[in-house]
Amino acid sequence: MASVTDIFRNNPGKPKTVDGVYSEQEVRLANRNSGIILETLRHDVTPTGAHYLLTHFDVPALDEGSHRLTFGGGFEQPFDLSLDDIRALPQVTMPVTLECAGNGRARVSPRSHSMPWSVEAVGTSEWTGTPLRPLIERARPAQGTVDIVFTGADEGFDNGVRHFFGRSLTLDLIADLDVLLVHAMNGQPLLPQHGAPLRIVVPGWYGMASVKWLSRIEAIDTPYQGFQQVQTYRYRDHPEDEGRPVTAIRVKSLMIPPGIPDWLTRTRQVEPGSVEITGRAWAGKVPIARVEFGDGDTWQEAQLTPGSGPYAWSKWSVTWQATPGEHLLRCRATDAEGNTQPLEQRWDASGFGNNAAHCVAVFVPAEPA
Ligand SMILES: Nc1nc2c(c(=O)[nH]1)N[C@H]1C(S)=C(S)[C@@H](COP(=O)(O)O)O[C@H]1N2
Ligand SMILES: [Mo]
Repeated sequence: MASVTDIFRNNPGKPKTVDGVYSEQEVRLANRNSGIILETLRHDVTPTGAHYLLTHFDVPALDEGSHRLTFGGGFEQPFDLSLDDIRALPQVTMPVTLECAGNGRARVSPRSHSMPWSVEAVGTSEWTGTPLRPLIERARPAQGTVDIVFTGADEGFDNGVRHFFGRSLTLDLIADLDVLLVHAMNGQPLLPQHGAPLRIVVPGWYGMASVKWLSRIEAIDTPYQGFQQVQTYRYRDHPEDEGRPVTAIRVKSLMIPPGIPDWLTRTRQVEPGSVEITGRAWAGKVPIARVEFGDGDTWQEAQLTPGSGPYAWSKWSVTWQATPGEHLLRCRATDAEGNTQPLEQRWDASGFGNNAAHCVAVFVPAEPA
């Protein structure tokens, strides 16, 4: 029999990226994984269809009527739950801002060959479900449990490794984080692409922790070695760097681009005079202390309205005096722990955690239209 080459396990690695030139693979990823439409930042809660999407493999076909979440592995009281069981437990609705750790990846050079996010991988939803912690307590992790593992029903290859999408949290993190077992988003059952029928939401952390299509929760007595936990989602200064795990969301802000856009360049035209500019700012669980708005190198303080919960983005607004000519508008937030967004991003091998100030190019004509 002729030998067959396993094209997945003999993975050639990622191609080099060329600044400004996107490969067809990146464009295909960008078509599957959409970002928020920036003008919907005007809504406290992102309209569900405008929430960003990041799906590594395929959206699995799960039947909500027969789906079971199993608590297994090293739990002393294993059990499983149907969706009806979960809906019969105490219900909580939490507004949470979720952001992809790769947001901004395309804005560093050289960029990592992956989903080429610009700035749009963020959104805020009202997530409904039941708190996870009491269920973990009920399942009784055995003495010596090191990690709780969350596994989705979606399987695929990454870098030659076949795996189900999975992530872990330690018991200490579960005690600390308000993890929610979620079946509804903005008052509606989860859409297939957002994890139907069941996911977790790990508020305050970058999105990779919020496992979609959740099917198993297991207690294990050695550190979890899943691909999505140890081989990616690490801040690395160079490709061989062992790195540091990506966890909480860094302070960040965005503005609603003012005026009207050019279709292709997205450069804005804004009429001269007073312009109201608004946007959002967030920093995981840490409150936002200030937002500054810049026209070139001139910065002014924005007004802040806190979010509707500890994990929901704040709103900011300023009045800008638009004068004829070209302008580079920017915003940068500072959180209550004193972290400020950088104007220039420090390079990361995978482009994770990019929280550089948002820039919007604007042209103001001499005469109003
Ligand atoms: N099972 C599974 N869960 C997953 C993913 C995935 O590919 N598979 N992607 C993660 C990543 S990287 C992000 S940013 C969020 C995105 O959630 P959303 O698509 O609902 O916005 O889901 C996370 N949960
Ligand atoms: Mo992500």
